[in-house]
Amino acid sequence: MKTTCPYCGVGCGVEVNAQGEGWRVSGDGDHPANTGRLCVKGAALAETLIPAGRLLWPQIAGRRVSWQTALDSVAERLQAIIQQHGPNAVAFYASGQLLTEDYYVANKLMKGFIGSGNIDTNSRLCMASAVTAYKRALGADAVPCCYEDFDHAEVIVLAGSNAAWTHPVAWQRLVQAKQQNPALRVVVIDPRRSASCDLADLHLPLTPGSDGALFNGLLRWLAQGGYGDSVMQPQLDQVAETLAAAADWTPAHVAQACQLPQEEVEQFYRLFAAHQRVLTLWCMGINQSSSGSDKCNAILNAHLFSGKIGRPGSGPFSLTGQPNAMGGREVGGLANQLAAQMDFTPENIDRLQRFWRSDRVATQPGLKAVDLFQAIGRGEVKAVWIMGTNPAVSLPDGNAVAQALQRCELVIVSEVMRATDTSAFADILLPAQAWGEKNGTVTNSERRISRQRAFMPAQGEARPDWWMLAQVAQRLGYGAAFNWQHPAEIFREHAALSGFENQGRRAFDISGLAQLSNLQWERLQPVQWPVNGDFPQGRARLFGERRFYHPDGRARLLPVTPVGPRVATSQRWPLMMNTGRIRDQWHTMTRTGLVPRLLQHTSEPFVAIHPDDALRQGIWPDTLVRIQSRHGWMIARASLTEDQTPGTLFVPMHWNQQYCAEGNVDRLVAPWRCPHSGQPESKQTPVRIQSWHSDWQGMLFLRDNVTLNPIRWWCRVPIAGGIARFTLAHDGDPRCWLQGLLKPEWTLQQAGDERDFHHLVAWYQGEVQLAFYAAARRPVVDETLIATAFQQPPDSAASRFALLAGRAMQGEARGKTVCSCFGTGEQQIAAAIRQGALNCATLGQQLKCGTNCGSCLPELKKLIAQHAPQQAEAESGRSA
Ligand SMILES: Nc1nc2c(c(=O)[nH]1)N[C@H]1C(S)=C(S)[C@@H](COP(=O)(O)OP(=O)(O)OC[C@H]3O[C@@H](n4cnc5c(=O)[nH]c(N)nc54)[C@H](O)[C@@H]3O)O[C@H]1N2
Ligand SMILES: Nc1nc2c(c(=O)[nH]1)N[C@H]1C(S)=C(S)[C@@H](COP(=O)(O)OP(=O)(O)OC[C@H]3O[C@@H](n4cnc5c(=O)[nH]c(N)nc54)[C@H](O)[C@@H]3O)O[C@H]1N2
Ligand code: SF4
Ligand SMILES: [Mo]
Repeated sequence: MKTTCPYCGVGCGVEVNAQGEGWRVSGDGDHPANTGRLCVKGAALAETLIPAGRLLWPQIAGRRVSWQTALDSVAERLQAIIQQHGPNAVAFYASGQLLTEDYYVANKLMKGFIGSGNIDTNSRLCMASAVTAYKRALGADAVPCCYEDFDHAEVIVLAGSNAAWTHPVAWQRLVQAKQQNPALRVVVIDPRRSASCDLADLHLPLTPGSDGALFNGLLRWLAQGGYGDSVMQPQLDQVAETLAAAADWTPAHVAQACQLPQEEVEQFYRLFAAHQRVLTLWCMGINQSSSGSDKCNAILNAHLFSGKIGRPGSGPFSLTGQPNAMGGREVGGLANQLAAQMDFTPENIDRLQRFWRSDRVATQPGLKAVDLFQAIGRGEVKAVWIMGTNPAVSLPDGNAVAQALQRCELVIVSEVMRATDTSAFADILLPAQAWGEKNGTVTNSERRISRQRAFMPAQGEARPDWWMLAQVAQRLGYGAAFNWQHPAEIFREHAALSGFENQGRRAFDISGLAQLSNLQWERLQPVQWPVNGDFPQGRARLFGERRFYHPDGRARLLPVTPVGPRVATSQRWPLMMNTGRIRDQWHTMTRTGLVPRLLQHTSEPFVAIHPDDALRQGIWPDTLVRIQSRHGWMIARASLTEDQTPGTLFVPMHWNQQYCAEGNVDRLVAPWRCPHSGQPESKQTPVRIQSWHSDWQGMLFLRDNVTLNPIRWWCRVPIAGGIARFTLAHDGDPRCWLQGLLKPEWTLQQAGDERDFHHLVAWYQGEVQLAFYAAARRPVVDETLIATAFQQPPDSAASRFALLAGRAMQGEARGKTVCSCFGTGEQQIAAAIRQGALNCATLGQQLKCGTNCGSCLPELKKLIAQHAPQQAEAESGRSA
């Protein structure tokens, strides 16, 4: 069965086949987005298809109820609030991980029939700035480019994108493009040296938030050098104003604002100017900013002015994060859009009233995500239905979000997992079908619509999100408009709306798919919109004919006045904290956190800090630190690295209360947002940092599902065989703390001293029940050895002693996992390098590392440089 990966916006095609009791997942060789490749997250999908932790039936106030009762209750309680306080007292908060069909129904119900604009989505935290910028520049939210452009480009600029980790399969295509065309130049614009810098010919580690200045300077450079495209000029509006706004941004001025060597700034400008086929890929380092929309427009300005758009290998390409962020943009999932990419104009409102046959269509945009949760906090919005997103983890100002959810009169959550930080606040929990069970369409970064197909029965009583929404709509009295039996019917309606009275005026038009039969929809092949009379097979690139979607057919440059982060660092808050993704985890970890091998590469929340800053703050490598902002605090492990520019920190966004104590970074992030897009500034938070002390730290291994005794800090990692490993930090005597977890019938084997050193293994009927290791610092133990002991109890005195010691008496440890696909450890790799495996290919032959998804290749190269520096120098000498 062919389907689409549910993680990132690359939108890879996946083939799923039954294998024994379970499933085998591989890349779909026919899918144009990935031609058979998968990254480590996609390759581990089969391991997430497990019942563990799933929400299996509806619940009200924690009690199991029937669907009938749950849906009646949702409808009655929403109705009561609407009657008393009006439609704007209720809201939906949706997600770029819903299917297009789900999303369409949610939007239709809220904007079309409840009559409020209050449906927004986690895409507000993600794509909103890019959407605003595309609309301002091109007149439509229409991404001009496609992945095939990678193969044609002469220069690829990655601005605020760590694609090596976040769009790994697209990245592999880029790696391949560079192999095939060594003249291809790659520029990475990122304050930290990310994994994506591995391929960079030029890395510009600019001051956080200074991209607006860099791109304004680029526009000025293009204008001064006469690089304006002559065919394009008559098609551009506001050129003079925009060039005037950029006039001050000389390379010297830019270099100073971005704290970059002027020579490197000019090198970037020369590369961009000299080539026609230039592709700028941008992502969250640009969008997530209090001036995000303007930064996106600064990028668009440079491309439009120099005509680098709509031709093979060139264009401003916003990479979408989620599998269906784009689908959400299409259906109107953002509070400031109506549907089918229509804005709130009287003409569009009228059009929708006629199409939906409703006289209640919302006439005003609704509240954007951060504003929505603030309104909930103030008690103005009294009911929220959260679907497919985990705002208690992912929204900024997390403490305020938790308070808002706590006080909200009615919180409805549709979820696939039972326990999340958000579901903890739910009055009504609705079990949603997960990937593999649900059936619909998604749109990826390059406007490509693909099918996610159901290939397994739903767990428990899980139902599709669209079905729940339609059921509630019927109970609210809108039955006729929500009477679908099959998702294909919803898709046809959505497709028909996109073409309704369109006449080429709206970019989003898939009217060519409005007549698909259910069977044709089932078999739909990946296709890039528009799909209509002019482009029945879809269209790879837009704007080649230099016609845009503003009423006059022209594109618009936008004068940009670069501004820095909303709040700068200060003596009190001296470090700028950046947040983002790690390679093997997806967002709030609800699915990737289930897979042991995806937690091997990085298993705890960390803070990356430059060694100079660490020294200044008295922070040792691998110790726990407390990070504090004006809004909240967290605990993370210090990871000292020169990849950070001094003065900056990086903290992953993923950890939350299901996996650790005090690891939610969004509690620190301020709710500042871009005035145009409403997107929050997730990348720049001024903080301070100090080391955090506890009397002891421990490692606890046990069979999963235990409530820990109260403890100052913990972090949980599932390891193979259903065993959980906790890292712990606490005060007092570790033996006292441990007491509460031990059962009287267990036999104990112990070693330790009177202070903080304590090892204990608990046995019952010949099986290991629990293993505990505590010391003043984090104990170093061999996890594989301990995990194996749970499966196969050690049977000799020596091996029992090794278990108590926490490590083998001889033999070589594998070390920290570098390659998650094959579980290859750092020590193994280092040993192989010392024995002469001096390039990635040889390492791959010997240890298999790096030969599957390739996302560890940057680290392999680093290890080679570290363990065989002469070799690395020789290599770089050769290529110079
Ligand atoms: N492994 C993994 N992949 C994912 C996801 C995931 O959770 N895990 N999530 C998906 C989603 S929804 C999204 S939106 C994408 C996000 O994909 P990306 O945007 O690539 O990921 P991030 O790590 O959020 O941030 C990207 C980079 O922006 C840099 N940055 C920070 N501040 C600035 C700045 O001021 N200027 C510039 N130029 N750069 C800056 C950061 O250092 C970081 O390297 O990833 C998608 N793919
Ligand atoms: N500090 C900081 N914060 C950030 C970011 C950052 O870079 N830094 N990035 C932001 C960005 S770009 C994004 S996209 C967000 C992501 O943040 P979230 O959207 O909050 O993260 P997810 O973990 O993807 O949440 C999806 C939830 O939906 C559930 N789910 C999965 N499939 C389904 C389904 O089919 N139906 C239903 N009903 N539920 C389902 C999952 O179990 C999970 O709980 O985080 C944002 N927050
Ligand atoms: S690159 Fe993205 S879409 Fe492709 S397999 Fe990985 S997570 Fe899935
Ligand atoms: Mo995102």
